[in-house]
Amino acid sequence: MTPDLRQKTELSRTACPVNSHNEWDPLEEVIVGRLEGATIASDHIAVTAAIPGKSARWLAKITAGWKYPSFLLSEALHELEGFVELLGTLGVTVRRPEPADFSIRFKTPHWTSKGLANACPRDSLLVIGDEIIEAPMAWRCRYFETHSFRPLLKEYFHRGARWSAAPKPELRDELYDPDYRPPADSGPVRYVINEFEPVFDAADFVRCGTDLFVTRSNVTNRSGIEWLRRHLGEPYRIHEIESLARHPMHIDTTILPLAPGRLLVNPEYVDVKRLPAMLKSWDILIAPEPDPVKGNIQRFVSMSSRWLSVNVLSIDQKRVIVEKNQPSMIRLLERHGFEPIPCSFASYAPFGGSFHCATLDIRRRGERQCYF
Ligand code: ABU
Repeated sequence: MTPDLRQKTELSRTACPVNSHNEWDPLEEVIVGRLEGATIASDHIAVTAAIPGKSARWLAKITAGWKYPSFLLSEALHELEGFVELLGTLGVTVRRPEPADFSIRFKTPHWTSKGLANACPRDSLLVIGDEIIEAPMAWRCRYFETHSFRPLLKEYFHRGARWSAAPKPELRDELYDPDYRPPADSGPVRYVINEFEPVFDAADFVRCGTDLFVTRSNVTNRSGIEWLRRHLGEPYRIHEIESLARHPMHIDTTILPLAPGRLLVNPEYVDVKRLPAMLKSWDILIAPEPDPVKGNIQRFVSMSSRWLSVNVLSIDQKRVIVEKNQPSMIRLLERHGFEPIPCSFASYAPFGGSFHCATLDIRRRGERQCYF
């Protein structure tokens, strides 16, 4: 054994640096995304299908592949710095991916694309216990997104974490419905992807110990869910939550478990009466209407819905980081005995999300449990 490999093997004998089983145990280490090098998403049909606002969809087509303008970038960077600083003062170790230039065009045998960003690690990486799984993402512009996280993934691997990747999808034209049109305000939801091959975004799953919840979406198909189900095996169970969102993408503006027995629910995306029976005994916190953010032009170019108010990050079972401009959400959490920690983050919306999206739990203090 070489000295280098011996040193790495020694490291893996110490406690695993990756350990996170749910969304609420005390947070010790987290990856926070970056904005440098971010490039506006491509105008591929899978991208426009997932953008909620008509005007944002229209704008996205024109600006696809551009670098983000500095007025959007500088404010978001400023808020991101504040968020990172806050996590530090709360005693959380913050790790960051490498800066990368996502405007570089790449190609596969079937298509070419520019990249997007590494602003939202929650989308591309799923942590289940001591395992980090790279997701088989459906957006072509996200094909190599995990690469800027690889230095961290390799470090965690050498220190004892398990590291795997779902089968790399081909993302050929056959995966997408060329006749896809945004669905009407009511009636059945239509998805832009089919079952050509397994795809999912990690952010379509939330974790409650041995039970995971998932929403099918414009980036997660049934085969992707089934792949993860078989990959995790016993004792894990994956339960589907029916989403009423018109442009479904990512569960973390739909439901978010805040503590054992306590679930935050977006009433526009979920019919509470149709939640899985196992959640019937849980306290359901119905998210209030999101408060409009005054003077926030970012909402016109947001890649996300107005329900980013639900996209909070739990520091532990009591303390929750919540967007400062969402007083109704802050009051709801207070009424239910939580300690909300307000932080400005509305400018992050054009980059894909809020606190939950912008982070990836690496270590939360606690063991795997069955809560149902
Ligand atoms: N990345 C989270 C976006 C979800 C939403 O638009 O509601």
